[in-house]
Amino acid sequence: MRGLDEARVSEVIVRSYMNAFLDALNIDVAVIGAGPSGMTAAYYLAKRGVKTAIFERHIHVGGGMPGGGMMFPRIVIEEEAREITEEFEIHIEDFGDGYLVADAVEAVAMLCAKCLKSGARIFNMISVEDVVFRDGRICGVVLNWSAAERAKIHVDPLVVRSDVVIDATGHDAEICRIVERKISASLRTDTGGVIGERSMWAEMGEKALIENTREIFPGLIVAGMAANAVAGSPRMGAVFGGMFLSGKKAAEIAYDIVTRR
Ligand code: 48H
Repeated sequence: MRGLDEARVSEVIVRSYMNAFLDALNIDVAVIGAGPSGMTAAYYLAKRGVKTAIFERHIHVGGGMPGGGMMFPRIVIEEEAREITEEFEIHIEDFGDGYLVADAVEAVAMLCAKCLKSGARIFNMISVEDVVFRDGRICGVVLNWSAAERAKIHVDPLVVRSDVVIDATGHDAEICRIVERKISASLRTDTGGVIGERSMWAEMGEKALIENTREIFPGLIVAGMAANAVAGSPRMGAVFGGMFLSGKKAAEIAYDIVTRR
């Protein structure tokens, strides 16, 4: 390189991004949300050779994890999820009686790094505002710049085609709510629709989370806090083992669907 040419800087940035974005227009699995459950799911899928991309509204990744418990940036992880933290090389402090603690910032950094290294792509600053519904199943996502969403200006979206969509949008279960509102009031739940999460009961919330992680509508899997929101199960505070385990389970379900098709 002979000196820095400003226009060339712009050119390589735009070309690099556009190449990645063009490549992501047809994928196996679209994960919505780069929180702990979404990044875990993407990691395990990409590791098995599944073409996976995450779309994340915010500029940063990690969802609710970096805040830890009430801005004490530490998270509690149960013994059942120790193996996953080892896979992500997250350092664990053992306080006994099954209370494992991790640095929330380290957990986000390691998870994100492993996710990218496995081959999953993360597109930040992009919001999913709708899904593609065809022949009775979800088969893609409708995207827009988060900045346009925030500015409340109407900009027509672009679309990514995918065999499977994973709703890892956290407390609001945004994708399931879109499906309930626009396509079918009968998600595969006891009541048919999104019930909304219940008040804190950590142990129950963590147990229910794994059960609640499933294909909720043809082509749509729900993971993480969104799974408990859909099923009307409790929240659990800054306990994150379930988020990792839910992400891993979502990846297994998605893998089965993708390889069956
Ligand atoms: C693009 C979107 C959209 C959209 C949302 O909240 P998250 O961290 O979600 P989980 O389920 O992986 O983890 C939950 C955990 O962080 C948590 O909140 C816990 C344990 N709470 C317990 C308690 O008692 O409170 O991440 C979701 C991500 C965020 O980064 C959003 O910005 C993103 O999804 N997102 N991205 N398009 N429509 N909606």
